[in-house]
Amino acid sequence: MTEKNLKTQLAHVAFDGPLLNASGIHCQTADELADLAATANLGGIVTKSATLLPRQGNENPRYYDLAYGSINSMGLPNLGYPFYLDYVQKEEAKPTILSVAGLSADDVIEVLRDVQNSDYQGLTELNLSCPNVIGKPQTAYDFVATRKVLERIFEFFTKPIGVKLPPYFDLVHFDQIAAVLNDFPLTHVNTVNSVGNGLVVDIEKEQVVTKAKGGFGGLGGAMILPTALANVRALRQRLNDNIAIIGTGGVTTGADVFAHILCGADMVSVGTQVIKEGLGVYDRLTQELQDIMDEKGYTSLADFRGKLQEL
Ligand code: RRO
Repeated sequence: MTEKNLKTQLAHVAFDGPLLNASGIHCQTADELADLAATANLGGIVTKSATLLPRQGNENPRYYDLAYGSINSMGLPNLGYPFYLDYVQKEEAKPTILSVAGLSADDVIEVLRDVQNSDYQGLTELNLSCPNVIGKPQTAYDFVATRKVLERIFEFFTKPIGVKLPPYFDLVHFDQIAAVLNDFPLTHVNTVNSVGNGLVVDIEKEQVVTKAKGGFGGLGGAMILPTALANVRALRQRLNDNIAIIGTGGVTTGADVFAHILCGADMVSVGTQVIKEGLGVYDRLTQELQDIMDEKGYTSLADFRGKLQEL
């Protein structure tokens, strides 16, 4: 096998490989984050989306495994942003992405002011798409609210920051969100968050499978791969070149990683499959990706990134 260069970059930050954990996956506690730091073939570490105050999250059961993916209704459980801001400043093994979320725009601004005033020089990602906080909509489905919060952020925030988006399902919506995002100096867009407010039915029990919100929850895993790829592709076609893309959603094989990159992803994150398979998944995905590159004679990700062909 020829030597492969899997290096990639988001803004000024270089990563040894393209794979990340999806935010929320094995990244909430100090022990989990230490596991990620020790995981081979994981290019960088994304923290659980952090809020102003610590949160317990929604009632159990709040995650349910399916043959074709998963449904979750976690409800943003996290230790509060000071814990994660402290962690990313100490982490030395791999580059970090500090994920932050807010229950209001004011909360987001307060958290980001502290990030701005800290010594952290790494990447931040604003989660505009949590589907599971009771009574709160997904901000990025509201294009006016999204523009307003970004305007407020870039009045003072000068560090590298990207956004995590929900999936869109109409080409007009891709045009509309890209028009908003292109007006700001974002480092990256992470697409997609889980497909919000799905419903899984256990017909034996004649019941839903998660507790909060009457069983409505975010869908992830294999079933959302085509939606994720469509979002990576459609946004790559519309966003400014200097906004990188993290492709998230539906990755179970190296072929899926390859497909995300072919659609334009600079990095690819893995969620549900980590829960199904454990952190060894990153070794398998990397090997499978390298095998595909080998067959095709590719030696770097740039050889095929964004080069999906139309018929
Ligand atoms: O914690 C969650 O319920 C959660 C979040 Br913040 C998110 O962004 N996406 C998701 O599927 N679950």
